[in-house]
Amino acid sequence: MSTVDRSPALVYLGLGSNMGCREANIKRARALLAALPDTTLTAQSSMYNTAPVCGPDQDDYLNQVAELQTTLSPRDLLTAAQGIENELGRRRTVRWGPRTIDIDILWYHGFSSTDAELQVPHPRMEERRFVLEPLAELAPDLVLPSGRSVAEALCSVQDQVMTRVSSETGAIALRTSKRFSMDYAAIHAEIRRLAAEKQAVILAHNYQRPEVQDVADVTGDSLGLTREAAASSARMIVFCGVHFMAETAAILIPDRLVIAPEVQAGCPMADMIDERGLRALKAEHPDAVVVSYINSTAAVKALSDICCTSANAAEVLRSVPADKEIIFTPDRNLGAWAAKKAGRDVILWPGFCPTHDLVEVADVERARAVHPAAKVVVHPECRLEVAEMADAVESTSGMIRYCREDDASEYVIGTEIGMLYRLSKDVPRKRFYPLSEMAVCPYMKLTTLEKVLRALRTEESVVTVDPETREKALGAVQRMIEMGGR
Ligand code: A4P
Ligand code: MG
Repeated sequence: MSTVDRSPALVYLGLGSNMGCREANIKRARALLAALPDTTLTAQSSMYNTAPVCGPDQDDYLNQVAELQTTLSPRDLLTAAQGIENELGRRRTVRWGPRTIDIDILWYHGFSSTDAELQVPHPRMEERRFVLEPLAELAPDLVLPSGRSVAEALCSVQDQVMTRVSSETGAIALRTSKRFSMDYAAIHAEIRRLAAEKQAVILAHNYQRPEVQDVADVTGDSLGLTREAAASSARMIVFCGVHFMAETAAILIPDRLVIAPEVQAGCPMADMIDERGLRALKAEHPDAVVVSYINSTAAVKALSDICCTSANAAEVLRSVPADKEIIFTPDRNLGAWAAKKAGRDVILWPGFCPTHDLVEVADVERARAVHPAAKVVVHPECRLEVAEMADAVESTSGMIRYCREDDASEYVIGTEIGMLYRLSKDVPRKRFYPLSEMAVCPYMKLTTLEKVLRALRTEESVVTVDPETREKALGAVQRMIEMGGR
């Protein structure tokens, strides 16, 4: 272990225990952390009794966040934390399984690392109330990788059963998400006032943050939203989603002002194919019909014969004459699923949605073990082997319909976790669990309530498509719509 001659780094650690004497374990871990060389324990949150998230059936946890100042490097601190875990009898058996103590480095003074050994900031902290709630006591304004503060992240995180069980120092002011919700209520009201004044319609994709969904006029999937926009008489469309969605709106309704509140919100899958790559593949298969998923850039749509959505991909493939080769872009997972359903061979572009592609067969097995009464519903952007295990494979709008009409009362949902909020609002009497807590699209979460307000005030950033690309892309989109839509 080495310390270096520099000013101490501010560090937040998550502590969790659900075996043995939980409180004693946490206190002992804290004492051992405070005893590390050149390290001071500067603050600690209340302790929270929390229902377990993920993993096998297990007892409730006790969770706390500790603030340290240390000159240990991030890796030395991790080694030290693992030493403390061992000393307290922690055995790594199952992932997310019971443990006497878990020490996670949540945040290390702005340092960032994504290798397997050390991932800082902790990749799951923004999804977990058992981390955010105690962290918000100590550092509500800390800026997280999504660009949100801890307080903001806490407002939109999924609900979790947890109770604050103690305030050991007695000096910590109680901060709850309610305080921040009040701020949100004021922003929400101002957004609605401005939208009326400026004749704007606000559209939010099903994967947007809850508070953004709540302020929108319409929530839905990308094509459904664009259709709503076309049908409305709004002068301005504020599109809360990712870039290709606003582009599709600009293709279909060029006479309106289309505004994206967050220009950085791209779509990694759409960006996995470009014009040059598609031209090269078309040159190899000059007679092939090019089918592109609506989740593609305007330039790729312009080189395509027909577009499809996740709901009608198989139908679009079936519409292609049997003697024609088919190129499917950019999503290999949706392409493989639709090809199988349509009984067609297709040439797949190897793109994928990183958020859906990380869902594994093991996640479905675990979900079935933990929620035996629930049906598993997944999006076709998941891998084919995952889709084949599901009870239903549905687009986001299809999921709402399916869960409403189906007779089960619990569902495990395999798509971006924003969808759980939409489902819990639309189908309130049923219960929904995420298939993977990690299925969070960082780009979808870039749009915040504050950015929606700014977009309405400044009328920026305007999304346009050059007329030549637009005209070609429009052909591909219209052919899809003429086929009967979604
Ligand atoms: N590792 C990488 N980055 C870090 C980091 N920033 N901090 C490596 C600590 N360790 C890091 O960790 C697995 C490996 O991650 C280690 O070898 C380390 O080198 P682990 O602690 O053995 O495994 P884990 O606890 O199963 O995973 P992790 O990442 O701690 O998961 P989570 O997301 O913290 O989930 N429910 C409630 N209510 N309360 C909890 O505290 N905890 C978990 C663990 C699940 N459910 C819970 C709770
Ligand atoms: Mg851990």
